[in-house]
Formats: sequence, C-alpha cells, structure tokens
Amino acid sequence: MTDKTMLRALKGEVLPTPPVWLMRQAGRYLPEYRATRAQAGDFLSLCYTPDLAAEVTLQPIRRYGFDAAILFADILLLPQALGLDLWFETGEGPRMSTVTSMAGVKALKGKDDIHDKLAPVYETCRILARELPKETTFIGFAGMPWTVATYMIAGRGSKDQAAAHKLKDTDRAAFSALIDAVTDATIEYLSKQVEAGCEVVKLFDSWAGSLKGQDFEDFAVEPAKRITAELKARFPGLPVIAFPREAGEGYIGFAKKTGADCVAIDNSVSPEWAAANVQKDGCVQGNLDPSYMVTGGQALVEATQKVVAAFKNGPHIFNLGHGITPEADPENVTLLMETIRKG
Ligand code: 1CP
Repeated sequence: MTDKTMLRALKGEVLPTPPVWLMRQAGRYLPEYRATRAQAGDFLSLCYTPDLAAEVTLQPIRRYGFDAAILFADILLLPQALGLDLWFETGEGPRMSTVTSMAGVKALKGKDDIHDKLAPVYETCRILARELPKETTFIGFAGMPWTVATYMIAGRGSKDQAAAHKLKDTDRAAFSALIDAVTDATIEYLSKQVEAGCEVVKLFDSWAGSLKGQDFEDFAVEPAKRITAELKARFPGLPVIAFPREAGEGYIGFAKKTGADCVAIDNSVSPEWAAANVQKDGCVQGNLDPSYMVTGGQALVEATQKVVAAFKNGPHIFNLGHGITPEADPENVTLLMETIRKG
C-alpha cells in the first residue's frame, strides 16, 4: 500500500483530511515563479528548459507542502509538436497557426513524430521523478482533444469557441479527423510522460461546457474514454483524473462512462450537489472558487470548510474549481492549507 495520500484517495479511500493541490499552483502569484520566468525569458522557454520547468514545479511544493505536483508545461505544446506555430502575445495569451480543413489535418505531423519537440518535457518529468519529496504525487497532463482543437481551429483562445463549433457543424469529416489526430497524439504524449515518471495523468477539457447533447458524448466523453482505456491498457493501474470543466449535468456518470478514476469539478456547481451526484461513483476533485484566494479572510476559511465537509463521506482531493489567478495572495494559500490540515 502506498503512503501517498493522493494515490490513496484516487483508489477510493476516504481519508481524515483530503489531499490537496491547486490548479496553476506554479504561477504568477508566486514571486519565485516570476523570478524564474524572468530568468527563462518567456513562457515557452520556461516550458522547454527542463531545469527551470522542474524548478517552478517544485516551488509551490517547498512553500506549501502540497500533496501533489503537476508537471509544468502547457496544453498547447502538443499542437506545436504536431507542427503548428505557437507564440504568446504579452498580456493577451496564446496565438497559433490554424487548422480549418481536411488538408490542414493531413498536413499535421503523425502521432509518433511529436517526441523530438517534446523531449524537454519528458526530461522535466525525469528530473521531477527524482527530486520530488517521496510523499508527493507527480501528475502529468494533457489538454483534451476538443479543448486543444478549439485553439487549433481559432488560432487563439475564445469565449464561446465559435470557430470550432462552426467547423464541427459545417465540415464534420475534417473536424472528426482533427479530434482523432489529437486523440492519437495525446495517447503517445501521455505515455511518454508516464514512462518518464508521472504517476497520475489529468485530462483538461476546459471548454467541455460548450458541448451540448450528443456533441458532449461524441467529443468530450468518447475521447476521454479512448485515451483512458489505452493508457490503462499500457500502464495497468494508472490513475486518471478527468476535468470536463463546466459540464454541469454532464458530470453525472462521467467517471463510469469514461473509466476515469476521478472527476475534477469546477465551482459552477455546489460541493453538496457534486457530493450527491458525482462522488457516489468514486473520487472527486474540487471545487473551491478561486476568487477566495484573492480575497482571503474568514470567508476563505468558511468556504474551505464547507467544501471539505460536503465531500467528507467519500474519496476527495481538495482543489480549486479552476486555476489560481495571478492576483491571488500567497498568504491566502497558507491560510487555506492550515484550514484543511487542521481538519
Ligand atoms: O507565466 C505566464 O504568463 C503564463 C501563464 C501560463 C501558465 C502558468 C500559461 C499560459 N500556461 C501555464 C501553465 C499551465 N497550463 C499548466 C501547468 C501546471 C500548473 O497547473 O501549475 C497547466 C496544467 C496548464 C493547462 C492549460 N493551458 C489549460 C487547461 C487548464 C485551464 O486553465 O483551463 C489551458 C486552457 C491552457 C491554455 C493557456 N496557457 C496559458 C494561458 C494564458 C492559457 C489560456 C488561454 C485562454 O484563456 O484561452
């Protein structure tokens, strides 16, 4: 039996206090992150410099003793490895060259031709597998095909994913081929992360909430199911966390349908609702509103206790409902950790 609390929760164990980590825990709210990022020069150089990417992954572990560390990388490195240009506009976010036709999908690199570009990421994994404290669980990750495709089709982030919906609804063959290509490449990418030392994988489907009805089944559930099944066939017992963000009712049964061990929940649903409807199928991760990490105080303490109490009768990993923001106060994370660990 492992001592790692996060792995125990993922196996379904109910613990006296939940293991905890935060999405985007290595990030701009930490002065030490900003310093290392300045040393790297820019965000992508940070991702592709193994010593520095490992360093920023370790920083929040040293400062707070989180139960899990997540590989420092980005979901958009995979489309770059598939051949698209990727850059970040200061203050605006990611930009990339686009894929909007079957010819564009056919021009992408094959699933086995991504590893040269991604080799530094695998090296970061190997460093972290050596250097993380023995009680810390090491999480690898990838974006889910729908979410990654929204960026590949629009060439940038968007609020409503309109360009991706348009391709889905006007050129189904090209859209489906793109989803399949990203699905296949994601399986190879995550397999290499696991071979390099990741113990859990998390599948980020940040824009799953905009897929409705049958589209949700076809483009959020199905890819998660294929990726999970193939990874578990290659790595028996590998725990998988799925995050179909803002899925709402779609969270119900998601673990059963996909084979994921844990469903991560955003904060648009209440912890009580998630405990009643999702935790009955297994471990859940979530779901404190990230804004408390900015505002802090007694409201943070009470909201944290409410999340812990709601999930206390089943397997639970404490996290935010989405990433911690650059405006968060590092002291509030200390208060969060004290509140959770006091029980
Ligand atoms: O330092 C900086 O200025 C860059 C900010 C940043 C960071 C810290 C970006 C740009 N990516 C990351 C790291 C990152 N991204 C991690 C590392 C591990 C950790 O959590 O600590 C992870 C898991 C991601 C995943 C990611 N990237 C997602 C899925 C999760 C989510 O937040 O919904 C998405 C959608 C991205 C794309 C992306 N990368 C960066 C930005 C600003 C964005 C979002 C763009 C948009 O709003 O559309």
